[in-house]
Amino acid sequence: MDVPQVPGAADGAGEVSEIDPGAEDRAERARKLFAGPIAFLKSAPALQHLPSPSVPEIAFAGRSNVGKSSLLNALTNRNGLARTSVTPGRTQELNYFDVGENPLIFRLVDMPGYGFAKAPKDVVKKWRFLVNDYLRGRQVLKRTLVLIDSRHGIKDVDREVLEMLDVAAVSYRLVLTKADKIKASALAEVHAATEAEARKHPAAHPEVIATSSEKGMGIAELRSAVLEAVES
Ligand SMILES: Nc1nc2c(ncn2[C@@H]2O[C@H](COP(=O)(O)OP(=O)(O)OP(=O)(O)O)[C@@H](O)[C@H]2O)c(=O)[nH]1
Ligand SMILES: [Mg+2]
Repeated sequence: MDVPQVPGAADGAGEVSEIDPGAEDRAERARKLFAGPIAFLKSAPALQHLPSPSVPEIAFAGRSNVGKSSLLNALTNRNGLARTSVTPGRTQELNYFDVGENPLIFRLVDMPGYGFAKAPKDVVKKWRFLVNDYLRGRQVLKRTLVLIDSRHGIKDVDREVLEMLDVAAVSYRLVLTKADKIKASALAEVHAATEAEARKHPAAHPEVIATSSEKGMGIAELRSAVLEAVES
């Protein structure tokens, strides 16, 4: 396809490149940041316990057992920083982690999972209040990573959350997890389907990152994406 000539494009003025010129530098800075000081700050069981909103925040949301805590550990290359579990519903509060120390650069927030079948009604209710209020009302929340299990793709319970984020205009990005559990061909399929759906959501980033916390796949790319969101 012919690309129309943009006036001034020949000398680079006004040129819009598909390739982000800062990407390489950002990848290196992201690598260093995630290799540097990172510490658990606190568990917030209710909104009044949130830390003062002094730095950008990046939240990890997704169905129970999708791999939020594991992904946080993989990003920070620290096993056991966020508690993982085979029992769905392990994470019940907003767990805060400080990235960078003197200066503190940003915070990661590990959220309770949604949509697990055995949750008592009052737990679900509590989740809805905490998470809805946090996601909607937090000025420093730069981006929410919404995790989707590669084996299952986007489910109706995810769609409810995506729509809530669209309405609240909370910028989010879909991240596929547990990519090691399926074949490359199946992963390519779910990746394409997830991106197609992401493009229909106004608050979603159009690109989806496929990851495996177990095998390290997509982790460097996600570190860069997190830093990009922090700096946006
Ligand atoms: N094979 C594989 N297993 C994974 C991966 N990520 C997570 N898991 C496993 O999935 C289970 C759930 O992981 P968690 O990280 O605790 O999930 P979570 O989303 O934080 O769960 P809740 O806090 O209960 O909502 C654990 O048994 C993990 O070992 C991955 O990339 N590959
Ligand atoms: Mg968890």
